[in-house]
Amino acid sequence: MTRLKLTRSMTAGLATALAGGALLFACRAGAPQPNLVMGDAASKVYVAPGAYDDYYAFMSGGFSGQVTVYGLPSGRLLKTVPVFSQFPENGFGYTEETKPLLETTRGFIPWDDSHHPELSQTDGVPDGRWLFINANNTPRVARLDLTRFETDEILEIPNSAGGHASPFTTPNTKYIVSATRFSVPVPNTDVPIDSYRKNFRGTLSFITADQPGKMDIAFQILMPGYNYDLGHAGKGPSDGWFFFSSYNTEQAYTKQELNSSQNDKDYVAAVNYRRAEACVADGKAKTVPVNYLHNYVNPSTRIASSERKTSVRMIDPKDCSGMVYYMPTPKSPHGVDIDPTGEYIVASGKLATVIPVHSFSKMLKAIETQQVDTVVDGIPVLKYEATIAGEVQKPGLGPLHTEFDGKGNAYTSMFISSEIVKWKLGTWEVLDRMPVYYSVGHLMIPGGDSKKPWGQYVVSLNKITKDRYLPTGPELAQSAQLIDISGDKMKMLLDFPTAGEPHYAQAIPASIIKDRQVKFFKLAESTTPDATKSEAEGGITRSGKRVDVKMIAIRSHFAPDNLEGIQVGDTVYFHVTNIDQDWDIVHGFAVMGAQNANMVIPPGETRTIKWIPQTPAVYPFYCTDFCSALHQEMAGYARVSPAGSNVPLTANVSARAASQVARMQKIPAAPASGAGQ
Ligand code: RUQ
Ligand code: CUA
Repeated sequence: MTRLKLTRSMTAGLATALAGGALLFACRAGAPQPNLVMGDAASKVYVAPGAYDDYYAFMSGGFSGQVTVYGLPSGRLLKTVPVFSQFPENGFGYTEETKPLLETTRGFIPWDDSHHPELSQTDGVPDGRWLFINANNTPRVARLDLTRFETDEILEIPNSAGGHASPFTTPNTKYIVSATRFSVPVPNTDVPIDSYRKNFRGTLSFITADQPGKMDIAFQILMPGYNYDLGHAGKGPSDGWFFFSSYNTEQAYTKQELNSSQNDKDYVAAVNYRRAEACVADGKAKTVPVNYLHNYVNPSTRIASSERKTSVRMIDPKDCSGMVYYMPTPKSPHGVDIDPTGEYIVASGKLATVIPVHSFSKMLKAIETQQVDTVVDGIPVLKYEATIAGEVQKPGLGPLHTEFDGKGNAYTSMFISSEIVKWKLGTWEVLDRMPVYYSVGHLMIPGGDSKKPWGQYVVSLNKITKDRYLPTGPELAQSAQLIDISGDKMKMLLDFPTAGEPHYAQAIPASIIKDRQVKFFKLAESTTPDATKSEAEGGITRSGKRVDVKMIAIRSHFAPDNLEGIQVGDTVYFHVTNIDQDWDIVHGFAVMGAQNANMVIPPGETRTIKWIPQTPAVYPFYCTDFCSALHQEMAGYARVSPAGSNVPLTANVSARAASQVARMQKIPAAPASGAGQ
């Protein structure tokens, strides 16, 4: 849910939930429901000091544009990884090395809205190599490397607006996808909005994703001007297909709330992407001129750069028969989720009264026997009865998303009735209900959209918390709730507030990721041109009005640490290399008056901060990350003189720094950095 939509639907949603809610929950502010939380819940989520959680959960920050990493079952926040936003905790998007990651054809965009984290997969199972996540507003997809928990690559998506159905993966991560939420003119030029039906189109982008640094748009499929909401790849028998939900088949462009909810059924699009590949190979795609950026961190210099791309291959279903089919689906379908066997396609219609489930094998038969109602823009619309496997009756109100436990059960989130509903695949009977607090959007089972779910927990990702926590003004935290699904009945275990809107999440057993972590960057292997690998290499140079300072940071000094000869009107770049070669020993760097106050330098890395001093003065600089007992001594001075002054440009390693080194031999380093004082 976007926040806007939420705010609007919140009142109605809550009203409905509360009206029917006497059955679901008695609304006693802050009081835990005794019948929901079992006596042994605390021991099931307790992770003793020093012990590890069983799962990493990667949560979308939603409107924060970030990813947050939590441990499960404890619900402890382990890390925030910035993706589509600058991050003052570590300098992402502020340092010269990382800024190019946030470049787009529309300029530097330091904040976007992210929705769906997606783990890379091998043979349909999350493998813990990478996490992908989308940006909605200026459509992009990003890759995070899970040996470093860092964003390495961002690709912009052209011919798209609202990259919402993204970045869901195919079973071997050959492709991730991005479908446009809003149809727009393709190409997007100045046309009257009321020419919507004539000029507006949707696009489905298939993005190659299996090689870091090589993300690119393999092809785009040109679709009718509907809204494309979510997608999931087939698996097993349906491997090679991709399914996208679409709504607004009314093609409304004004008062959409009303006008796009008229039709009884909208569509799930079934895309045979192997067929698309064949059509591209046969030359049936058009090469369309566009502009988009591909940003990537070079693994050896650790510097990001942007590359401009100028065309995509676009396939029209009219030119590639057998590539796309529509399955009619009630009513404004939102989630489209494929069960672990690959046979069932679950489409949750937010306005529907049932959860319709399509059958992949029936779909193939319907295609074979031409059970076609009509053809839209070259896309055959199959008959509803021909593809439907069953309907879950009376599931609850506002079904949004479904995940699976791998034991034949499905779990669907109900936004309006604020509950998670467990039902059985094949018989479609509702087995259990668990009220959640409140207005759940996505839900998540570790591996719950894959071939092999780890079906121990479901996490409810809630949009509204009202009376659940200590109040904090008009805007309250969103929340996650952890529910045990190992038995027949769901058991509520834990409730924890989240950073940003936890739009969607994915989780994976910790054992798959934890032993692959990079502990520090090897200084000897760094090819960064601005690296300073020893104290002797540091210094200061001038080229016109640009001054470059090369400096090392090591517990507990900078070298050089006294700089003179900088003038007002200069632009100064501090290139700071952390030459500590030890896990978790990071340093920070800040210089008084710097427009970006701070950056953090992991061990073995070089980071650069730009500074434009405004007035003649002496400016202290210091380490911002508590790194040792002498952290407070980790400092120096930069002298700035008036423009045109004749103070010579000098940089020295002070005697004090040398004496600190001597003292360091005797003082044990602090065991951990990051205390931030
Ligand atoms: S979808 S409105 Cu993930 Cu429920 Cu964004
Ligand atoms: Cu280096 Cu504090």
